[in-house]
Amino acid sequence: MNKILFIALALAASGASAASYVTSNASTKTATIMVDASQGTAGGGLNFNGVVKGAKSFTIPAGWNVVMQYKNLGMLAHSAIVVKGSTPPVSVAEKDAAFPGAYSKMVMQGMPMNAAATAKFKAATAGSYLIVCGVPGHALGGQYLGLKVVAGAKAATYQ
Ligand SMILES: [Cu+2]
Repeated sequence: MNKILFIALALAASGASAASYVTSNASTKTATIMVDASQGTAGGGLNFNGVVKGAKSFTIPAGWNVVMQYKNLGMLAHSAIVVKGSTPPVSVAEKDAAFPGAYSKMVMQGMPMNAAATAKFKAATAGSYLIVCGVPGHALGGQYLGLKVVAGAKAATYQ
C-alpha cells in the first residue's frame, strides 16, 4: 500500500486529535505509543495523556512490536507498566508486567518530573490490558489507560 495513503488511513482510524500519541508502521509491525504521565490537571495529576480511568485506549495488532515512550510531566513521581486485565491493580511491580519489558523504569518508586524512559516489548497475546502507574495508590486513583491487543487488526490506534 502507498505509504502516505496508509498513514492517512491510520490517522483517520485513530482520530486526528489523538494521532500524535501513536505511530503505526505496518511494514515493520511496530507501534510507537506515547504515554505522558500527569499531562494537565485531570485526576489531580493522576492521569496519562490527560485522561483518567481508561477513558482512552491503544489498540495494537497482536504480534506487533511496541515502543512505549513514557515521560513524566508532573511534579509527583510516576511510572508506567502494562498489566493484564481490565481492573487496575492494588499494587504492581516489574514482575507483574503482561509482556517482558513492558514497563518504564522505577515502577513502584516512580520516576521524577521530566524523566523519560522507552520500553520495548512484543504484544504477543491478544487480550485486554491496562497501562497503569505503579506508584502505590495511583492506579486505584484512576491513573491508567486501556491497551487492547487484537488479532487481525491492521493498524495501531488510540482513541
Ligand atoms: Cu502515578
